[in-house]
Amino acid sequence: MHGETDTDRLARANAIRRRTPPAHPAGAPRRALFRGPCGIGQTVSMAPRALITGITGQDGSYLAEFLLDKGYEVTGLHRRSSTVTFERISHLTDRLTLVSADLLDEASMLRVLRDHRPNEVYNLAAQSFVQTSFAQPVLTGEVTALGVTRLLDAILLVDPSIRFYQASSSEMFGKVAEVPQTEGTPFHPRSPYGVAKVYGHWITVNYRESYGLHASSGILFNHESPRRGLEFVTRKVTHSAAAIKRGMKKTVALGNLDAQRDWGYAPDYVRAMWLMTQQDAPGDYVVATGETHSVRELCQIAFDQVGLAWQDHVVVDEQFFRPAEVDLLIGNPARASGHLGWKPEVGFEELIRLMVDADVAALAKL
Ligand code: NAP
Ligand code: G4F
Repeated sequence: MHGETDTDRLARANAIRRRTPPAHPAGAPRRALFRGPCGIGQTVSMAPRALITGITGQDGSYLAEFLLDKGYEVTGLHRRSSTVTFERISHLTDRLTLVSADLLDEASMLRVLRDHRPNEVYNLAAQSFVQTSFAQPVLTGEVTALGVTRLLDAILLVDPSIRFYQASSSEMFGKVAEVPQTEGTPFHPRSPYGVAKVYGHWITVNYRESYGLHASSGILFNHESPRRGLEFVTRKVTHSAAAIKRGMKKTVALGNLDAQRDWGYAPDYVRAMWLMTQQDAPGDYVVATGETHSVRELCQIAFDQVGLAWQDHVVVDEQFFRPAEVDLLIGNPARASGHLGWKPEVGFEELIRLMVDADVAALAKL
């Protein structure tokens, strides 16, 4: 509000919080929520409402499916672009409400929250590609770091009873201080993206501690699927293996083959996001498989799936090396398993083989 100081704003947010009954009192059935004032002749919706930022991305598309299947009304925030970016959600668009807004523009988020009054907000939007963050560090910081504050501030102003999920990342562990990594492992990010995610993580914790928001941070390790962007190494390799098998190209150029990641299956991971927002108390959770594999192993399995030897088709190109690398990630999901009852259902080899099969099938349709 015009002329409002930080202290005024905190007082106002706290006053709002005191006035607003929690949307999800502990133990109450989450579906007993009303869309708005209801009188005779007005429509009443018993469905909980979720807002997903980044709905056009890999995770956004799976989370939208998951929440729709649970009976949620889902609003997806997408940013304006000159070409359509709805490929991953085209099968869902008649079940979703899509609204245009941008993490760079706080007023746009205020409007969306005010107009759609979600009970839960999942912040998945980010400049999420590590390599690009070295070339565009400021943009990455604006979206991936400060974007989180803009959204949290908007929530504080519109409805502090909203439950919030922040998409934090194992990239925050960077040059790892211990193996495996847990919620207590110190952060040492190795990219502007990692630095931005550390900011997003701590501002989420800070708003939880300062204003009592139900704000949780999921420290998710790498998770993949046939909907993964083609620039990430798993999809780059699975798509290339399929294309090489079809004779569309002969080689794929990669960077560091020794890098090791804890790779899981994206649909398993969106389930963990939802479980976090259903807890009585907010918290931070590592979500991982507890296994690590190298880029070299990834290549071996992907090319094996199409009956080829990876050594005949993979070349190393320095342009794909990073100025600073994260050599090894392996998470310990014990807390997610114990508190949330979460466990992954798809293992690494099955994941890579299903991604190759999906790419083979997609290319066969061209
Ligand atoms: P993704 O496929 O790259 O999707 C990112 C989404 O953010 C897209 O919908 C993108 O929209 C949107 N976006 C980018 N800039 C925006 C802006 N300024 N305003 C509004 N929306 C914007 O990423 P993902 O793999 O689904 O990951 C989801 C989240 O989890 C990200 O925050 C990522 O950093 C984090 N994360 C991912 C992993 C993983 O392994 N996948 C692991 C840990 C954490 P466009 O479609 O218009 O580009
Ligand atoms: O697939 P990547 O690009 O994923 P990266 O950097 O681990 O980041 C992903 O996971 C994070 C969670 O830890 C997310 F927060 C983030 O948003 C994103 O989803 O690279 C994986 C590894 C790296 O060590 C990279 O150096 O693969 C190595 N690599 C080797 N050759 C390559 C390539 N990566 C890419 N993208 N392309 C290559 O040609």
